[in-house]
Amino acid sequence: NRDNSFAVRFPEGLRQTPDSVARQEQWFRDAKFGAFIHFGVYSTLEGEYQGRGSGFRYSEWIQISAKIPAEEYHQVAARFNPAEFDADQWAKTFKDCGIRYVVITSKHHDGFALFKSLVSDYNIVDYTPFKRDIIKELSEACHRQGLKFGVYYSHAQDWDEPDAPFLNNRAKRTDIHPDLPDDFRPDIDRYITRKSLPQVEELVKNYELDLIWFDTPVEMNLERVKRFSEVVRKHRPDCLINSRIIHSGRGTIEAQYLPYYDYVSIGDKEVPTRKLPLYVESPDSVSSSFGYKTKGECYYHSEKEMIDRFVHTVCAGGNALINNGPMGNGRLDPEAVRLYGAIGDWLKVNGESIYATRRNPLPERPAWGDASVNKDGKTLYLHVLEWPESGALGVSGLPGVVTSASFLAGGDAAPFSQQGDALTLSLPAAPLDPYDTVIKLSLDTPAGSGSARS
Ligand code: H79
Repeated sequence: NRDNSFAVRFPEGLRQTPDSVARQEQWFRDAKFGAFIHFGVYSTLEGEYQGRGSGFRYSEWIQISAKIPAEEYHQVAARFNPAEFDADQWAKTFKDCGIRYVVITSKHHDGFALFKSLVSDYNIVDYTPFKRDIIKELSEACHRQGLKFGVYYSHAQDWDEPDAPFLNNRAKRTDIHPDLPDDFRPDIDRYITRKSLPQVEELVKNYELDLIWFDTPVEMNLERVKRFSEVVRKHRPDCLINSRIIHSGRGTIEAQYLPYYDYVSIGDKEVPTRKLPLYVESPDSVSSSFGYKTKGECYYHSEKEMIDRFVHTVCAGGNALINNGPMGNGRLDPEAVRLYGAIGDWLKVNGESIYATRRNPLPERPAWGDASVNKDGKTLYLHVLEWPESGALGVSGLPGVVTSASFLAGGDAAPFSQQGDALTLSLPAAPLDPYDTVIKLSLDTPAGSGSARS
């Protein structure tokens, strides 16, 4: 059963709030392609610290995987100097690859902020020789390029704060804070009041945020979620909020929390395979890590995998937020840029089958690929991810009569015949695109909304 293998469960009858839909419709639903950026102190370590830690998949977890005490990690932070960081160059690279929005780690679980903060001097401006506010520079550069801009913020976990909840299955709180008194009792609300809530307020007040990406909701509850959501809504009512404010990306979505966020983040690196009742975003990555990693196990996806994952996400009715981990010197990872470029080159030819489309309206996801549809329901895009050797491509469950069929690459007509709701297309021997050949069908009857089938 597909539903059970999917990490997020959507109970029957869930409906998004009208406010959330209105916020999404300002830009989010049409954007489809976002760049996620994991950048911080950990980027300089590349997955290993003094020979330890590389066994962990995620390099941004190095403080836990290598059990680095706060005092030592502070010394690494105090040397953080991404001197080659160029916000305009980053933003232009993303824009050229067809990316429509950018979400960067303003503070990951290590507690170090990439923005000027009066709440804590453990931030890039006050703590490092670099002294520049990365969030400010990147937000301005993105907006100059016409990209939307958002920040990731770790609102619950903060390894630098003994009061914050600690995932203690891999390291103990005292591995990081060896001098804590024996009777120390962590108090998450003290941490929220002193650091994470006021830093979120700084972010929404001081930066032009289109989106805030909370992660991960360890020990969150209704009262805590309301505090975070309300401070965002108060200062920046149009700013989108993701579901990680309360939902981890696994397990059941609870209706009582729907007013406090705007869309659902599915599991990390999860590719949706079916129609979903709420608007989703998949936090994917070009590689097996989020932070830049060169030590220990790390693989990059192939160009084909990137396009398959991207296309299935959009055809399931969602956005792909695809991560890259910039290098400690402040430059983008060339491998990430190459993989973004593969999607970007494909989008230059096939973008109309992605941007502003809606999810597959056919009753099933076809075995050879997937489908998307334009907003008025009258143009269907067939994404042929696996080229049929027979030369015949079958489509069933069509809502109306097909009046024309053509290849998006080049525009040539594709011969077809229709019988009832079943269509057969005759394809050339070789695909027109090495990854996804798109065929555009015009219908005489609009396809329905493709409402969720459970
Ligand atoms: O920011 C990225 C991750 O660092 C963050 N979410 C994405 C977007 C994240 N936080 N928590 N988790 C992911 C889940 C925890 C996974 C872990 Fe593990 C299991 C951490 C330690 C054990 C996998 C195995 C990662 C490191 C070892």
